Amino acid sequence: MHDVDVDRQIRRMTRRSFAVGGLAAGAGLLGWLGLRSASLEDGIPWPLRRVLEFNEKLAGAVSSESRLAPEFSQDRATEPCVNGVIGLDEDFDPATWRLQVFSPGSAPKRFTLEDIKALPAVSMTTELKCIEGWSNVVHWTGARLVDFAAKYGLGSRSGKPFNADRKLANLFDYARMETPTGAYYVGLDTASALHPQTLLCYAMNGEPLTPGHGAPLRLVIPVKYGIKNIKRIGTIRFTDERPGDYWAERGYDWYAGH
Ligand SMILES: Nc1nc2c(c(=O)[nH]1)N[C@H]1C(S)=C(S)[C@@H](COP(=O)(O)O)O[C@H]1N2
Ligand SMILES: [Mo]
Repeated sequence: MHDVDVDRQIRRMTRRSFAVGGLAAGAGLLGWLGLRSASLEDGIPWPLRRVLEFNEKLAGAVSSESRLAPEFSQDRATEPCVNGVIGLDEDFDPATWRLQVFSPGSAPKRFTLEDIKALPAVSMTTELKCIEGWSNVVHWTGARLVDFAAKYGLGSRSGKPFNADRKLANLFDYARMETPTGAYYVGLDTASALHPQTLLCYAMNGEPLTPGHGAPLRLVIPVKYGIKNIKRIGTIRFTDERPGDYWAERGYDWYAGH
């Protein structure tokens, strides 16, 4: 083939992949709506997952909202090692901790752990996958970030509470989360941040979170590798500029989906 033909061929394939991916994402969302009350086959991802993963690789964040990470039965849960302690300083005082949230155009807001615990509690048993190659099935309990954001209008351009089911309407594009001292930080696209399996967790395997695992509050985002599961969140900042990310700045993929 001449170069021009190759080029045309690639363009056609790419177009077709996106079309297939788009259909799959749509079907995935419908599937999720229908399936979320049914339990998934233990450890076996539903058939569309592979297709959606493929789509994710092509489209970055576009499909992450409609892709579900596999869930496991709770008796598969194990204790993960403490891995990564950047920003988990010893002199931290949980009594004075507050979660601070910044959105452009709104006054900063501060929340206590009780505020987070007052939101509907959600539990899930998912895989924590480190980019180094190991993984653990863990049972987590916390509040959906989308419920928190929707209730207080966090991340919305209007600054007003919004409907969690229509979460992509009129929101800032990204969220940045930092530990209280700013030593560890992650950048997230809003679709992933407000994914239904993205939790602000305060309990692990039925016990309060320990300092090593991110007490008082950590992010669990099972559609992403461990590096994005920031422990001890101090601030959340919504923004339209893609935020920096500790490990992306050290050579890892910014999206870090898997
Ligand atoms: N604050 C903070 N959060 C962090 C890290 C870190 O170094 N500091 N490491 C990340 C990495 S690489 C992984 S794999 C997970 C591990 O979570 P665990 O210690 O609960 O097993 O935490 C993530 N969150
Ligand atoms: Mo990791």
